[in-house]
Amino acid sequence: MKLELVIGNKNYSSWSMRPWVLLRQAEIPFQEIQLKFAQDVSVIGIEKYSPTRKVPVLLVDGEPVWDTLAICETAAELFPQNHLWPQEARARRVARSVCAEMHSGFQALRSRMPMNIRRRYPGKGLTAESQKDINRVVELWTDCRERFGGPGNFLFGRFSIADAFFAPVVMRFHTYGVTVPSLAQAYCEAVQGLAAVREWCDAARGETEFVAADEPYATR
Ligand SMILES: N[C@@H](CCC(=O)N[C@@H](CS)C(=O)NCC(=O)O)C(=O)O
Repeated sequence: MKLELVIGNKNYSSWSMRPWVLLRQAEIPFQEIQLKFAQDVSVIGIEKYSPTRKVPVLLVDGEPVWDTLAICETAAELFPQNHLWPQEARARRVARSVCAEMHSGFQALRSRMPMNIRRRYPGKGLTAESQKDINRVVELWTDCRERFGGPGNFLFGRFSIADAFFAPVVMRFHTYGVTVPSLAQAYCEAVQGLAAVREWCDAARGETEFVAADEPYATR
């Protein structure tokens, strides 16, 4: 079976980061097809891969699976031995819930603090609404770590889809200097220490494309 993952800019594309980190950290082989978004989406040839004209898309033997949640569910189904969801049923239900919550929520955090791995904007984007989202993220991480973390460093002990879903949030907290309680900070450090996250971030720092829509705080 041939897996190809179509992604956007590593510096900006938080949705692309999730399945990429998941597959890479789980050591599931795939070929990367990167489309570098610049100012004009129409010029990058996305329509060739993506029915929604958005990334990420996973091509399974050339057939597109689009939207992050569907991609991660597909990976879990294709590679059951990798245990991409937690193995215990109750933990798995909660893991699915937090991923769905991430997928459909946190609008203020996403719009006020867009992912921008190579830049530092401490204090920017903090509004009453984004603070509410941050508080909910911390509450959710704390609940998962306390109830399901056990001896592991991740939300459900060992690395799972849930950690891939929150990796871009960890990177946002880093960029915007968001301070969180020690348990959440330790979790952020564990995520940033993942080999796949480090690899993604190294590549992001090397990118030079500037996408104005993702750069509300740039001065140039
Ligand atoms: N719900 C989608 C969101 C995908 C999405 O918005 N991707 C952005 C990049 S991070 C994109 O392709 N934007 C291009 C556009 O909207 O034209 C998912 O989970 O995959």
